[in-house]
Amino acid sequence: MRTRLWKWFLIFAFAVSATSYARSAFAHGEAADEPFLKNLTVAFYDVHISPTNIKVGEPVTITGSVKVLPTWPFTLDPPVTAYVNPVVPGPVFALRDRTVNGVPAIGSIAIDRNGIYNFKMVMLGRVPGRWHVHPGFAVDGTGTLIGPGQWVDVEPSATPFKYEITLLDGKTLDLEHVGGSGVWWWSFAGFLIGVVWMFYWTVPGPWRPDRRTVHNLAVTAQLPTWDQGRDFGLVTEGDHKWSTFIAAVTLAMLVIGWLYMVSQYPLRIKQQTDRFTPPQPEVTEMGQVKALGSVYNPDTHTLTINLEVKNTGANPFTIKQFTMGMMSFVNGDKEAVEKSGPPDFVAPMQVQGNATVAPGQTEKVTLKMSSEMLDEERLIPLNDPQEIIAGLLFVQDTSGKTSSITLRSTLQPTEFAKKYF
Ligand SMILES: [Cu+2]
Repeated sequence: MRTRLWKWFLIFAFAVSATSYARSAFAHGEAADEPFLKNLTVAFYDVHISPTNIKVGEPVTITGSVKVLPTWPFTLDPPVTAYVNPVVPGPVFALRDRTVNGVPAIGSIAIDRNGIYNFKMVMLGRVPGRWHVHPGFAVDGTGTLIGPGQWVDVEPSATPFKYEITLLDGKTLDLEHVGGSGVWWWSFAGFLIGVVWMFYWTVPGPWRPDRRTVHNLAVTAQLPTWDQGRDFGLVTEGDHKWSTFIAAVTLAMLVIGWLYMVSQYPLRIKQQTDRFTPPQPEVTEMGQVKALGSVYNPDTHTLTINLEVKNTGANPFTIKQFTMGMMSFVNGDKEAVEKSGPPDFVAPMQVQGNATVAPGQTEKVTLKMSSEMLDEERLIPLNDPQEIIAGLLFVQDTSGKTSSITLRSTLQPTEFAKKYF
């Protein structure tokens, strides 16, 4: 009976994993993070990934902006250090170049609330296939926050993948192959020593037919830790000899490695670290927003935000876009929506009321946004301890300048309201 139950359990588990695998192969579904991790922390906008069809060795460029919101949750570590990186399934691409706010960013950067980070990453297709590509913002203590993504097809190429760099002495190297076999054999040698050590102490054989260390647990367990148990034949004179020998071989291996390195590579520099605070782009403050509450309807995947927006600038401005986490909703025609980001992560936005605000004036407007991605990417807190959303409201004035204003609003999930009221 029991085995039959197990069998059914295994079949069920297999079926579940098979269907979830098939799903993840088609949809984006970066749904593992809670909504607050997506929309209260940062907002990604103007993200572009192109081209989406390349051959092995050809470049794909990811550009875009990420802003650390002032609504960064108090339950997380404060945002101090981050790392902009492409989020792809394994080493299927090789990063070639990365800048943040125009400065080459080799390593991590220092960040702060309200900071804006315009990034550009160039990577080369390495392994043929259809790959998910997203920009990521890995914040120390929080994890990688994921931006909008796109599928990129990498087709095989007649020439094998190469990653060539020029050294300071003018020589060129192909990083794809350099030192590979050395790393493999050296690690294998270390592994062999470990295996010999393990076998010596656990497996009885001609070297020690009465191997008692693990076989006589009853004896071992009764000895204090400092007692080698020589009286009971647990650790013998011979064991000491062999252990010393194995330790000596390990040391010899290290010394040989150092000598080889010194003779083979006489010119070396220390591994480099370059951590900096990216210079901040100039921003124009144009207005203020006061949230008057928002409602989410899970049946129609519609988010409605009521707000008051005040123009504090010199020119009239128009509400253009609302960005929440990785999603952008655009007030404009089809073309304007399409060019604002990867197709799966942009959708139109309806502005009810006056979308254009004169200087000094305050307008009451309602934003209406619908997308299945709001559910699929788990952007809306439906049953969370903080029913709060945040994002960036973009306005553009008559001179063409754009400004982003942080919007934080309480949220009423109507599913919940339907159930309990
Ligand atoms: Cu994706």
